[in-house]
Amino acid sequence: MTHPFPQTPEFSGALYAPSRVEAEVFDLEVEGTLPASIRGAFYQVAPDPQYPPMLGNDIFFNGDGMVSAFNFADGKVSIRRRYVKTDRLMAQRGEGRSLNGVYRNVFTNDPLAAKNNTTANTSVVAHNGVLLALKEDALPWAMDLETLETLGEWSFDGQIESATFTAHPKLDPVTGNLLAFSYEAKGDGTPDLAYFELSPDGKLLHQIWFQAPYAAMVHDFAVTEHYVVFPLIPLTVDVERMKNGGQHFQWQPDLPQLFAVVPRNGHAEDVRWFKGPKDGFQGHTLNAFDEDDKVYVDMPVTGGNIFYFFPQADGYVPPPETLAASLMRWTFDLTSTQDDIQPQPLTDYPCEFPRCDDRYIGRKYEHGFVLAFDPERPYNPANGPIPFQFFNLLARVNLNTGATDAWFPGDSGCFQEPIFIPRAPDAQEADGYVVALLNLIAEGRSELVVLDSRDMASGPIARIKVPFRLRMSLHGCWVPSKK
Ligand code: V55
Ligand code: FE
Repeated sequence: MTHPFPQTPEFSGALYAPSRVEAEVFDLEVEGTLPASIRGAFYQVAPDPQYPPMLGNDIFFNGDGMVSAFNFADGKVSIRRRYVKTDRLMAQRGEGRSLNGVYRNVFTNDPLAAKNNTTANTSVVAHNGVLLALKEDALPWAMDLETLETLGEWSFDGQIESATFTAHPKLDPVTGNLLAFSYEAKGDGTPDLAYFELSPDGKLLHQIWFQAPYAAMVHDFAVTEHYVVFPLIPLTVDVERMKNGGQHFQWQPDLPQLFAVVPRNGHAEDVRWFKGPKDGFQGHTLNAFDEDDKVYVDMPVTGGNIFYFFPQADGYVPPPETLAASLMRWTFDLTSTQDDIQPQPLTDYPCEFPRCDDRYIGRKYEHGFVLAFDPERPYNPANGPIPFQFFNLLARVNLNTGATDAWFPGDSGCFQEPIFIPRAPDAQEADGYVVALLNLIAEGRSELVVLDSRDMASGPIARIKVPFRLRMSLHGCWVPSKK
């Protein structure tokens, strides 16, 4: 029998108490009308710790990967949920307790812990007939797209020789190629980066290996028709610190937001470095495109460190209310000799978990979907302090005009990352449906909400009721049905 989870913010409350429920529910209750034309699966993954943390507390990012699949057809939705049966999870189950210590620090693991330390907990993508559960510290783990049975670690038939693989690969909408990268690609603390382009049937078409000036977190990247851009967040890695039981990452307020811009079909010697302002945090990529030797990358940028669990050397973390993020556009002018760049704001409110219409990935585009936080909206104090990753608006934003169309779900609602589903394969950009999980904190339950992208403010056209609480999650993807 396992012992109770700690009553810390990381392990308690409607959003962060572990769920651990593997489930299958056929034909979920739907309030409203779900268009029969929505056919496919919405997959997403949550860190969901199997066991209470070995060291007494732990960070959200260290939970075992739990994948949910919402299958849509004929106006109905069913859910299936399975843990990714990683080596790490199975070793824990074998011993009946957590065997893993500090996040991404194998020096703090129990000797009985699995050699492969990954939780596969950050994102999912469908490629070449399998669902890949991804975490940036290791190779992907493959699952059956339908049953969610775990198939094992995935090295793309041995073609990917990196120690790691990003949780944020992108599918090129024109070629169907999977564009991906690795950082700490030769192991903990190595400054090696690698870019990979794989065909839809899994052939490695091109790879570029190069070195950064130091090892730092590269959580997401940006792709355009001709370039890829790697944002190095000023969170650096020090293996000596790890050996002393410290964190994998440490915030460096004196380092710039660094970027590597690389031609997709280029080589290590083609890499160009750009420096943004210091003490800033590059968030998730909304989208990017290139035009006339300029590369444009849109992403939320925050002044200061948003990861309170990876403090700077003196222990300082900025109070959350001092952190202002907005959607920014970085312009990399490849004809310029200037390496310093400043981002330009596209919105005047904080937002994160941005997604575009996937048919426009890497191409000139106009619309984004984001989660936003409006502190002026009512918040029910009975829910306790505002939790990490709290977003009370689901919005569509026009990047050319800044116009925002948003839905506020009430004083206890917290969204998770949305996905966009085109109304029809040839629908105009951003014309379709926006689907997102909504945690109803006061009620301790979750819904999957479906909005019409042309009228966000009116709220959901359908609310799909999940008959159990879902833990806070991270990223997902939409896989249209072939039938
Ligand atoms: C992130 C999440 C992670 C991770 C590193 O959101 C970065 C950023 C869920 O795990 O390991
Ligand atoms: Fe992410």
